[in-house]
Amino acid sequence: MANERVDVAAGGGGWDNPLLRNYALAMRALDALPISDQHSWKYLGAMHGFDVDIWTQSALIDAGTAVPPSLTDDTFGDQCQHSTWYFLPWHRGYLFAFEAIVAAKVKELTGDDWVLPYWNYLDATNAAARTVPVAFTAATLWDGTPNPLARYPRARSALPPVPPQRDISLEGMKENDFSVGADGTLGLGGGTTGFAHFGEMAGEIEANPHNVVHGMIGGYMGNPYLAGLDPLFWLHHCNIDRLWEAWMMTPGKTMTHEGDWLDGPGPIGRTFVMPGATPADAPFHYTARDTLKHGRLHRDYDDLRKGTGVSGGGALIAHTAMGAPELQRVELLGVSADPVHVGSIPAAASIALEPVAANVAIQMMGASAPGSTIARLYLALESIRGNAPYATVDVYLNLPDGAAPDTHADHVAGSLHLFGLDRASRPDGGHGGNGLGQTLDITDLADQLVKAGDFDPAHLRVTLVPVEGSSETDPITVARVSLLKRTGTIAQPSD
Ligand SMILES: [Cu+2]
Repeated sequence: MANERVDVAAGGGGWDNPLLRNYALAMRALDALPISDQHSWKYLGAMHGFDVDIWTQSALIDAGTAVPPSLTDDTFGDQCQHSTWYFLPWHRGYLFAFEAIVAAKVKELTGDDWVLPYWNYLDATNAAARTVPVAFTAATLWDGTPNPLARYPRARSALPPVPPQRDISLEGMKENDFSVGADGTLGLGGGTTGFAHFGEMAGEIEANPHNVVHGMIGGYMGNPYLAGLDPLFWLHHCNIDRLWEAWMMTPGKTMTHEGDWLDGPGPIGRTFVMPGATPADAPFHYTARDTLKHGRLHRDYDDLRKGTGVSGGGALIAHTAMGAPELQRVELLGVSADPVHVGSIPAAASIALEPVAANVAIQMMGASAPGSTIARLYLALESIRGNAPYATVDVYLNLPDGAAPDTHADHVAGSLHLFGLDRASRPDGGHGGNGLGQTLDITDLADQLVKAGDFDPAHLRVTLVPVEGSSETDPITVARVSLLKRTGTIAQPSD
């Protein structure tokens, strides 16, 4: 048997699929173990996110439960690396450990081999791609006993229809670089931590489709403290991991070679750590480097094309190549003067621009000749704080005064998908209370606004429209909204 990870749809989404039958049997066994056991289902979920209060409120533990110190001492527990450039490698190691643990349990229970399947929700060739496989929603197993895969609550059993800016997409796969700019603010992989000027930033795949799927399924999936308990979480993350792999294996995409990433997370001597496959196996430590091809934690997929944006010829949807990431520049064109508070109605921010610089940037956006300088424009929304585990905000540019946002789809810049907003906003949380950050590529929209005469080079107006996760009494605060210009040089065809 090939040891590749496979599309869950290939074997069917129900109990005919032996991977799902065995997943249910293993999960039932692991979920019967107490959280004090490092191989219990709850311990595995708590490695992603853990909070005594939230877990107690959710009746996952009670006052008498012995919580292992390793879940609260920043070694094994509450480790998910969201909004950093370790998001992809940390989760890859997490999937590796989880798959080995479940496979060992399956082997013990049935003698079968097991691989973690992925949920290919962006597969345009599968009409049922957006529906949660039925094995996760059925009330019972094939023998009439309760279905463990449906034990933890979800808000929805399919990805619902929504306006395009709020929907899952492969737009992020167009990005050619993992990390760009001195502070790594732009790129596929997420912002490097520690640079003072920008808050922490989600990478493009993390923002969408990763966050969007978490929010659309909702329930435990919509809360990073609880998401790892939903067995569907692992099939979702397996697909995110596959998208990263598809991206890395495509010519024209540049993975980072920076030592801080390869040997990260740092500081020196700090590694990620996961439990071994069985209680007899020692925990293993790893760095981001170990997750790359030929690394100890690398796993293969049966297919890197379906639902990834990679076409039959091997070319991935891509933006114009802008040259080596270390030669590209990211500059600030303007920043909002005051924080924006988003309650129950749209809130606007104003960014003053220097007109000559703005016009130069606009002209460089359209460059196409090899050797010429090309620009892309981004809106960076930084230090976003709020109290909901998940929130969504639509972002519009240069809406006319008094205009209803939903009648101006031609002004939509995108949406903020804020998974773990409460967690990132807590001063005692792993993010130090810095909040979340997200960038939106507004190059195409800026081009349309210029052509429509709706772009004023002295002034950019940004309107934030609440969709979910905020109210008048519990608003979302965006500390800064900035306009960034990224420049590079269009490669010569022979490069
Ligand atoms: Cu996730």
